[in-house]
Amino acid sequence: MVTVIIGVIAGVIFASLVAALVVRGGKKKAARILPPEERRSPDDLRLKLGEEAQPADGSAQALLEASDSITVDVEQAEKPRIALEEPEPTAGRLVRLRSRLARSNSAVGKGLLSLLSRDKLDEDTWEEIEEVLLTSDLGIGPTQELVEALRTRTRVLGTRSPEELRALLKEELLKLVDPSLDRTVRSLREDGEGPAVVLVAGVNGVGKTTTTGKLARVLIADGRSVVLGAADTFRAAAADQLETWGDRVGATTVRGAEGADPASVAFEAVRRAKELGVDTALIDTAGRLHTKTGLMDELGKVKRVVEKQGPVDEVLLVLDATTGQNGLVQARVFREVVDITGIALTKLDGTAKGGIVVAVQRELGVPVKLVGLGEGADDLAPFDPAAFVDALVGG
Ligand SMILES: Nc1nc2c(ncn2[C@@H]2O[C@H](COP(=O)(O)OP(=O)(O)OP(=O)(O)O)[C@@H](O)[C@H]2O)c(=O)[nH]1
Ligand SMILES: [Mg+2]
Repeated sequence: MVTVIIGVIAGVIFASLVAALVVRGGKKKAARILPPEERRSPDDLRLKLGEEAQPADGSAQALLEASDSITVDVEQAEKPRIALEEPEPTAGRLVRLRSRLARSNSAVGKGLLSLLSRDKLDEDTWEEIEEVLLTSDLGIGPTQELVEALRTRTRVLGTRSPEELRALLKEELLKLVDPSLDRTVRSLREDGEGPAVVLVAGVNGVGKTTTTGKLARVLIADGRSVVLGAADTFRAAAADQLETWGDRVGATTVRGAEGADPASVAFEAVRRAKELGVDTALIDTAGRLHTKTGLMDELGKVKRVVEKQGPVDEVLLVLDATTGQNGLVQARVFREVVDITGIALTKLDGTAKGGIVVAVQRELGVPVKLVGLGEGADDLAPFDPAAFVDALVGG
């Protein structure tokens, strides 16, 4: 009898164990295959892995289920098909964006015009004129040259009508900005051999990634094809940021894992650009590293490694116009490491220091080729000296 009772108890325990295992197995399977409406896109995934990697209850089972569903998502989801944007035409962009410049900088022009219109142009007035020019970050040399030219020309002029003064000021400012410089971004190989390589450099936060993305749009608007290289591997978010710019206009982005060798990513981007037969490879670089020496060494290495496949056609130094003299100091440091061939001056929409255009060109001996005039996708304009001076002086 006792044997029978023991047998029955053992049978019940065995049966419940089997039942429990079957239920667990079923649950696991259900977690692996999600109905389509519950699957996440790769973008959601990134968010999940980055900002909210912990499932709501944080339990081991929830973690298991989350990773299971991610596996399914990654295998099944293609890159989301977003409608490609059509960037605005580049011709006349500075004219279109002129109000952005004028908003902060026309005060300088207006101030100068009202000073020059005074009945008597005495020493005090000339000093005031000098002060206005210096506060616009024009720099000492160019300020003195301009004041000298204005003194001579106003003396010759005798009576001074507002129109005459405006024309005179425009003419002299234009000379300083130098319309004779070649401001084309070298983004197309003349011989048609391989992609032109454009390296974008600068310290952190100046607007490198944004400018790289906007420049891709400028080139695509001009009918070119582009591959983007995310050689800022210091933060994974940097590559995501660049890839988003690329996706919007259908440009391929080559990226590496966080912490990957930036030179290898740049090399691979150029290789891929060659393979795809595109016109331009645009390489975004890091602006922030543990040490300043590290940053410069890395930039030098990126350039050398890329050059194994052919020359770098353009090295654009991105400078933030609001940083004034500090920008000039940065420019000197970069010049030691790479031959800068052009300057992209960003955030000119937020400053009355438009004079920096002249100062930085003098400092580096290379032209400002692009200006950033806002955070919008098409707020980057090829630099046009006459339109720039017009915006400053008005009329
Ligand atoms: N107003 C204004 N903001 C700009 C302009 N260009 C860039 N920005 C803003 O500047 C900020 C920094 O831009 P990023 O492109 O991320 O700068 P970065 O140099 O790549 O920064 P790191 O990669 O961290 O070194 C962003 O908020 C941009 O929107 C511009 O021309 N005008
Ligand atoms: Mg960046």
